[in-house]
Amino acid sequence: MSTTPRMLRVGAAQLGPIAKDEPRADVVERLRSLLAQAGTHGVELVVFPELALSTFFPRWYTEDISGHDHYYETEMPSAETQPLFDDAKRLGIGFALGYAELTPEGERFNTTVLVERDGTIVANFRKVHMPGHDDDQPWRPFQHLERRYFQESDEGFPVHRAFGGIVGMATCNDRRWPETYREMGLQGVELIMIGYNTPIHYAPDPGQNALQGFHNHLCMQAGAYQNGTWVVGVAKGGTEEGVESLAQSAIIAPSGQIVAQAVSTGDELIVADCDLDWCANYKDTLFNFATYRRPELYQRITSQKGVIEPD
Ligand code: ING
Repeated sequence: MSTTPRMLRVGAAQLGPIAKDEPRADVVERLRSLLAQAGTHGVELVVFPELALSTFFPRWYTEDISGHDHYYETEMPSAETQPLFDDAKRLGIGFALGYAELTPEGERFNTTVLVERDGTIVANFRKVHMPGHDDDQPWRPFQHLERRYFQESDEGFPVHRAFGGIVGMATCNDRRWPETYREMGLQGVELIMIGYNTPIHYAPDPGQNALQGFHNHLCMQAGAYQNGTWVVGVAKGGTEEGVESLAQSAIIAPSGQIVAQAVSTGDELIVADCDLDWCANYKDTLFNFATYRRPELYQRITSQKGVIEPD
């Protein structure tokens, strides 16, 4: 039984708006500044948002999707992002960075790279749940064309031994689905990193607009509690190219409590000491899956006949 708690000092590096023509190098300078600030606080892991290198370009329709190719990265690190990797290695800080990935085969993913404190790449995660639409919908004040510009990953939610524990990643809409957390919970995850770009206005049901902040924290707090894991949710927020986007980045404990939360809608670092051993307080008791979870029953319910069919 280890006596020294496995404390990991984590920083959520929230970003304010990124303009559509903001040079990649200028954005990287903002990331480097947040990373340097994290270094002054002894942070060991910095989590950046989804698509942290560019404006949220899926808000615009292009007939030829290669019209957005300049928003994608064809290598990571690239010449523009190498300075961030160099800073991180020099400071001994690991980080998660969301970006648009264009593979040599022409595949397009909404990707997050995870880099350890020694500069080695731990993993690349590709977003699984792709929201929005893939056709031109000019009736909307702005569009949400992720399904046009990104493929859904079929790689699932792997976890990784890094940063002294078991860590995993998800991206934006992934955080709204309970399966995201449970898939990693069943693998013993202790800290989940989630970047997001969430417009306040939800065109299919504007009644949800006022609840965006509530829903954001609701799903991450529930995911943390029900799987005994830390969750780090990091926004690109503020009004970006005229679209008001949710900020409210948060670091959430295995209890479901928010232990740190951003107070601005701009570039802001929030920091928390995450005791990874706290996870056992839930994994070994209330949510001891081996003792209390009933997968053989759940599958029977969803597979048996006679379940009430929806209208
Ligand atoms: N963005 C949004 C998200 O899931 C969205 C899409 C917005 C869904 C508002 C529901 C309501 O947070 C991304 N990038 O997935």
